[in-house]
Amino acid sequence: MLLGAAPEPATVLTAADAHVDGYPTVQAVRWIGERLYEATSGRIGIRMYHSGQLGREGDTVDLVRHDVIDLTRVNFAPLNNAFPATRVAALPFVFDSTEHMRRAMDGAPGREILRRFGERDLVGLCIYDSGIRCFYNVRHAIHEPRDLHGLKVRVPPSDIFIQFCRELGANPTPLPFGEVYSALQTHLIDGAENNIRSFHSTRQFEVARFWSETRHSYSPEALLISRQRLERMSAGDRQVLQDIATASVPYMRTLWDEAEATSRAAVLADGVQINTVNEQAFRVAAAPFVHGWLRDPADVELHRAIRSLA
Ligand code: GTR
Repeated sequence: MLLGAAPEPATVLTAADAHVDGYPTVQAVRWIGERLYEATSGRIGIRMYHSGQLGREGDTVDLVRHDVIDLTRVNFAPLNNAFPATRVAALPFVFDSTEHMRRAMDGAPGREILRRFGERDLVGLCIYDSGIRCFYNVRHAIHEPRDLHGLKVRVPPSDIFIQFCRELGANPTPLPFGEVYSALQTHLIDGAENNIRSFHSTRQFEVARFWSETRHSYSPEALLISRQRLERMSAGDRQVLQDIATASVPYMRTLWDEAEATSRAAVLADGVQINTVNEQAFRVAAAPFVHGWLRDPADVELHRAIRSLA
């Protein structure tokens, strides 16, 4: 049964998420499922497979493209290599604040990124927050880029993240999200970078006790659906789904803001050392790197559009 004792819908959309149950993205997609079930009088619902049950993020994108599953929620980072439109929003220091990122993803840049998923058999339904990524590690506090020198740092499978880490003097180790905790534990890596909610929900804070506020990337999340699946739905149902997905964005942001604050308090209470960094030094180190990524005219235009909303 999808919802307590309610009857099973005729159409069940399968959804994947790498995060644990209760994570804001998982909650938001469940919320979409509940609204969709109500709006279609119980004809359509969503079944959520959280915690990476359906595989790594990149693999779930292929499952959706080939119409094996219906929906997946993935971060822009693992999409960067295959979906160039996601790159600019994952670059370091492209957004000045959460408000800037939200304005840009709600506006023309976000719409353009969603539109371009259509080039590869996917439909981008909406873009969610993913907080602000920072470096953390098992060894020492990071204040300056040079403090990263020689550290083995896990990055998502994205050339942007791999090269940026290398630019800062660390040794980047691309690993799937689900493998980071044990890689820290077994000293395969010294650290990683992510938002504080993921640092907390994956329990990596138990092993990596230094969280340094580099605030280098807001790399957002995309909710993607298979184009073929959408085409099998009526125009009316497609519109209902899109409207509910759009409405889930502010809902998710409320959950996100709460989750971020809860996670920060929890890791602090557990004794994790949080420190500020010389952010200017990180920005200076990132500037030529960012410039080097802005070669394609479409990326240059997207970057200009994002910066114009700062
Ligand atoms: C998180 C993101 C996940 C995953 C992870 C990672 O912030 O929400 O989907 O991409 O980062 O670094 O692999």
